[in-house]
Amino acid sequence: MQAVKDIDHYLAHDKLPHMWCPGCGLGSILKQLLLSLAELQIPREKAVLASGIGCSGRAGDYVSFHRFQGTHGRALAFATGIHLADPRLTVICLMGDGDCGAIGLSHLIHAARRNINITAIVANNLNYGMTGGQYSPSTPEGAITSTSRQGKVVNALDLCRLAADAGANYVARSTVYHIFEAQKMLQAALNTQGFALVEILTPCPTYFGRYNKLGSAVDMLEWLKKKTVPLDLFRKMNDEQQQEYFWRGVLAEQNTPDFLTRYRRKELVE
Ligand SMILES: Cc1ncc(C[n+]2csc(CCOP(=O)(O)OP(=O)(O)O)c2C)c(N)n1
Ligand code: SF4
Repeated sequence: MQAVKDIDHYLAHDKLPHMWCPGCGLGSILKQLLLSLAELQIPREKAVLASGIGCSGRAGDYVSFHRFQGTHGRALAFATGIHLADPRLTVICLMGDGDCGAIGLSHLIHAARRNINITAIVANNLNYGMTGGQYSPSTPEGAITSTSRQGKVVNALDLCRLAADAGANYVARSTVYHIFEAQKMLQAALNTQGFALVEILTPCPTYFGRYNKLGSAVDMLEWLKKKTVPLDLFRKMNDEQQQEYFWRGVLAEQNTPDFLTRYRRKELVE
């Protein structure tokens, strides 16, 4: 188990303190990612963090290794380019649920379909944090946001199911409350040869929490604990019960050859 001192060299100390609100879960996600890099002994010169625009996108500011912040929704497209330019790099792509599930959705489908060797992380705070708490595709039905004052009328898009159906080699979901589980998933994702997606539900007390009267940041962590159930239990629930919960666990784990492996085989044949 890695300690905080082991991630010191991955941090851009001159950029701290960070910009995230008190109680925001994004710092915990970044910490678990850095602990995972340390655990797997991935050196700084081999790691790249690509991110988009949003509170989550700012994570790149706080790392001392290679990072690329692209335009909103295009983080996976940039990450794909970085991976193809130098496949020796460990490419990590950190996105918000808006970034990945709305404007960038087609990139997710195609990255998973190609099984491109990238570790994608969706920090799902259930809304658009940076722009004032508008609903995103993964906001639950009925939730209050700045653009759904009477409750969101459309059901939530499950990005994990989408990525698994599209062909990703590894897909898992956890929460900032279950942070050690999340870290194990991040390590499994980093060890995956092919496309890996880890969705981490994370508190945004400033907008989602406030609009939905979920209390303090600590109350929001309790809420995440209560609102999530292991995948096997979720599968036994009826439709109505499933509407009330998020599943957590590993949805897909397989060893289909990744994009570059298949591409190189084809090159040898032709
Ligand atoms: C092309 C484009 N459209 C819209 C925006 C405005 N914008 C910036 S961040 C953002 C949403 C952020 O939400 P999310 O991706 O969920 O990240 P979070 O801030 O919640 O971490 C939007 C719509 C933009 N910067 N660029
Ligand atoms: S607005 Fe929400 S997601 Fe953004 S930093 Fe604040 S708490 Fe975090």
